[in-house]
Amino acid sequence: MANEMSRRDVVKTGLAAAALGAAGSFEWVLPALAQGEVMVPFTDSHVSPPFNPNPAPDRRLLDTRQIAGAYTPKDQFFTTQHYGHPEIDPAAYRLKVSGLVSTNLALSIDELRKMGNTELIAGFECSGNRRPVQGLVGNGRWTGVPLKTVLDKAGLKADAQEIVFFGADRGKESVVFRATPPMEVEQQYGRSLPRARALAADPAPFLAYALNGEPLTKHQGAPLRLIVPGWYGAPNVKWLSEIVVQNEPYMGKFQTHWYRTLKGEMINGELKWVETGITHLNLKSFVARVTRNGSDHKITVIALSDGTPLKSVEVQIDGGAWAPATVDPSTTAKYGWKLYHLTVKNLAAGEHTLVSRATDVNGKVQPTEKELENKKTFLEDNSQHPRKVMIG
Ligand SMILES: Nc1nc2c(c(=O)[nH]1)N[C@H]1C(S)=C(S)[C@@H](COP(=O)(O)O)O[C@H]1N2
Ligand SMILES: [Mo]
Repeated sequence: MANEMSRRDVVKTGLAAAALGAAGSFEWVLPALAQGEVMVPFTDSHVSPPFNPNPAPDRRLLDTRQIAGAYTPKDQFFTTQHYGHPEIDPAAYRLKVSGLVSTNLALSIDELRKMGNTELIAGFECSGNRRPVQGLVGNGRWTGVPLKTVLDKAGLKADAQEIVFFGADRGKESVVFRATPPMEVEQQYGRSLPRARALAADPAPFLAYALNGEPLTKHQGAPLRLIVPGWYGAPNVKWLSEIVVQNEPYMGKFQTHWYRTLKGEMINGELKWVETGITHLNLKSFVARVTRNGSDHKITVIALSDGTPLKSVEVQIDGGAWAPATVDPSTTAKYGWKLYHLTVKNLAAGEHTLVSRATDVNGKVQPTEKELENKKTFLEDNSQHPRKVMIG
């Protein structure tokens, strides 16, 4: 089969990191492909490798067919941002904390390390992650300091309501509202959290300086980034350089304009247009890869939630009955992604349509594309995603 990639090809085409890890780290328990297992390509919905040309471009997608373990290696972790990757001298770096605090802070990475050095497993996707590729997704084992530890050290004043996080990256943005004439202003990437959310015990926002046990790469926000467990990527401010505490809501572009969803909803019997900000992850799953071993086909699904436990992830083939998939025991962390597997015996030759759906413990079911038709913006596409494969 010309289109199938063997285990050896996959190892050669970019899983050096996985091979390395097998020797030295507990993370890499699953090989990309078992002996005798071959990749079954998607026929409709996947762009061809290479996903990660070297040197890494401004944006990188995860090729979900290559997943070899619970955690996404640093050189495969997706990367997307608005203003490129700023270079920061780690020795000169200080995280500044100012505004409505008792004590202004300027903390080096060493000082932060001494304040915390705890771990958080968190997976997330970009709110723009969607068909056909679904590559803006990853799962990490992050090391760092709970945000609350830093805010407690600074001491939030009584009237502190909004915690604003600025990255070191800057870019020009045109101001289109009520500006005469229209003008360009230079901005930093910024996002905010309300006080209660910033101080919450679970999920607790986290300041990470390492991914999978190694210092962050510049693509992942070195030397420090925010992680809001169970939320989309946009709030996870990279190259975090300043925390500003204020009383007023933060109205920056990436907080109030860019990362929002417009959806028609029936309210009191009337269709109303509702605009919401991008916050917690919506219940989602999608088929990440299909492999064949003899007459067995193994379907691997990635599932995401905001931390709400899942009741099931099911797979449907060609409109038939939904079959329950089994969670991979290496992916049970509350805020991590979950990998699910389903092995199908004797799938007939020909083209097949595979789709997955997740259901959480509250009975919420991942919506179909049809059920999301009133969502007019493309962010937060958590719809069921049918994918096609050709067998034989
Ligand atoms: N400073 C900064 N942080 C940022 C962004 C950015 O443009 N600048 N983009 C955000 C968005 S939209 C996403 S999806 C995630 C991507 O994180 P990753 O590149 O580590 O995968 O970073 C977030 N943090
Ligand atoms: Mo994003």
